[in-house]
Amino acid sequence: MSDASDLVRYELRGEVAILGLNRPDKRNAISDRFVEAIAEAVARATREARAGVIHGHGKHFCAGLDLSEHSQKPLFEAVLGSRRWHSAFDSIERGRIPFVSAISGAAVGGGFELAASTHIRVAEDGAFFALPEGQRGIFVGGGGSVRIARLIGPARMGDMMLTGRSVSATEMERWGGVSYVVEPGKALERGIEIAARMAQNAEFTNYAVINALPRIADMSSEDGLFAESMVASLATMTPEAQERLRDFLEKRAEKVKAPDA
Ligand code: 1HE
Repeated sequence: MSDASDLVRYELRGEVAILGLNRPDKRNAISDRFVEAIAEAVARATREARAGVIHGHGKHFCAGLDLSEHSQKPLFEAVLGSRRWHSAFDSIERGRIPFVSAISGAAVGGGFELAASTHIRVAEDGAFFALPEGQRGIFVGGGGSVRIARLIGPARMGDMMLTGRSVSATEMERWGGVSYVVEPGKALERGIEIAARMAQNAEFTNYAVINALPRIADMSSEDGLFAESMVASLATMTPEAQERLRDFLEKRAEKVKAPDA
């Protein structure tokens, strides 16, 4: 039996941790041990890196829940298993550093849920998304009813679950579920570039973006605006912000550029 480090390969490249789901013979289907391996790799990345990328070895990002294990689970074990996915994926979504998912091939069921817990999704032309839970007689259990529903809207998610249809990377981009569509074979490279860029941000701002935004989205406008003022003021008081603001005013910092044509 392989150990956790075989299931998720880990590489630290500069300030970016690269996490490779590594069960290509089973299309990176997520077993119980695989969830633990993801949680361990995320915890290590959080300690060692300033941004992370998650990708899949082989042709597919991730085929979701390991259906062979799931079919044998007693009820309470299934509940606890789902809760374990929640805590592992929450350590990505509301952790300390931002993550990109680099998607090729299938991002299906729990694979889409994993991608939805990252902060930016880069998908190759040819990648596809599906929620075949209806066909399998099960339900999303890795946080999708919250994260995917918020990302693309409950109507589109319901459509995907009810029809089981596959959605292309370009359509998913139109739906807001993917931020960048890239040429086949380029998702990892682009994901690493984006992560390296995020790693240069002030650490506190990255932390505030990934922790404050989803919480503020859960608040009333009034509460959200108040929380925003608190976070904004705290960010400004960090030494890093003071230095970066001074750098700009003294013409040492890069200007914002117009987008490439
Ligand atoms: C698996 C799994 C899996 C592949 N659990 N073993 N997820 C699904 O319903 C997706 C099911 N998988 C597929 O539809 C296809 O495998 C793929 C489209 C992802 C890839 O197709 P392909 O042709 O490249 O691979 P394959 O030949 O179908 O699969 C290769 C092997 O991986 C094969 O095992 P083998 O022993 O016959 O070689 C497959 O059985 C195995 N495999 N996917 C177990 N998912 C927290 S709740 C989340 C709820 C869900 O995630 S529901 C969605 C589940």
